[in-house]
Amino acid sequence: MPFTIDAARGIFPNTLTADAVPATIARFVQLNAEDQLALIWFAYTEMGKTITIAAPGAANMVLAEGTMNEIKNLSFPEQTQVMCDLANRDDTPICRAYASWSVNIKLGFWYQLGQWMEQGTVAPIPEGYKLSANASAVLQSIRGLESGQQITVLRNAVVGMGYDTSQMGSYTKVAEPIVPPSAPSARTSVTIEGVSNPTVVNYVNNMNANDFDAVIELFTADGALQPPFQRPIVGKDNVFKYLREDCQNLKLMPERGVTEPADDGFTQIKVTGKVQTPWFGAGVGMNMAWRFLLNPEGKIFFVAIDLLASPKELLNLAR
Ligand code: 45D
Repeated sequence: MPFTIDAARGIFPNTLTADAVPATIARFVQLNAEDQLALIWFAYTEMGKTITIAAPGAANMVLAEGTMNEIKNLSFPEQTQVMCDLANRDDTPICRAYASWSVNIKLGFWYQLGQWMEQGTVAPIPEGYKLSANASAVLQSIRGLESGQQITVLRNAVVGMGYDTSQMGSYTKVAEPIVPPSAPSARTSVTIEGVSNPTVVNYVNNMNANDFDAVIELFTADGALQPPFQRPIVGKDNVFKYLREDCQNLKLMPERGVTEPADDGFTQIKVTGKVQTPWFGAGVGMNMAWRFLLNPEGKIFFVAIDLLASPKELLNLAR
């Protein structure tokens, strides 16, 4: 095999990603649990004034319902303790349950707690809570980010909470039910300025149709997908699992791209455009790039999905 995954990660090295996101998370996790919760509360309520978050579907929330009702029935101090445990990644039954959930269930869980905190059925952030100087500084940096980066910071903060799955031995992953792929008549088809490669076009169209059986057939057996700020997910089985668990109902809106020959008959293609998450719909367009490396048969050996540093990067197709 001429290309390794490691080498593939380096294609289109001029792509500027939103490093502010991991940098902000690195500062966030240094804060104590009370500050973390209060900071997210403030960031979330401030963002809520300009962008609307969609309520998670009932079918998804059923999976977290037991834990949520358990929390609802606790006293205020106990509820605060549970939330602090989650932020501290402690080893508790709730932190273990939380760790077993997919990203969207974790987000839905906090969505519900946030509503209950607002309504007064779950312990609110104490009135007049004063963030530490460090926490204020982190909040201030979040305010300065574009909305796509803000929601990614929130998402990554939530994903990092709960017990560490690598300490849990075997456990059952809890993910939302699979939605059926869109009917042929409901499918959309993209055009990408500068890119007509059928693998890339089919990747986008099938992702948008939630047709992950079709998406995975575009990959080589040892192919890999690298989500934003993560290590690559390697191998068809792992990528397929990831697609079904974490990638439903996304809207990929590629705009333009560039196609170039790479070594040994491979082809490298960079595409830029917007992505919408079902949580915010058209309210937040994330500026993204896809960096594809296709083998000589046109299969995806590697694709990296990057959150871009700024809208200006949408026009950067340089090698
Ligand atoms: O702690 O091509 C309270 C891939 C206070 C697949 C709270 C992709 C206390 C391949 C407010 C209650 C997936 C990689 C907390 C493409 C407290 C592919 C609550 C990309 C936590 C394109 C906070 C997809 C709450 C992408 C409720 C880039 C926060 C998807 C909620 C990106 C935050 C999706 C939410 C993103 C954030 C979603 C709902 C960034 C959602 C973010």
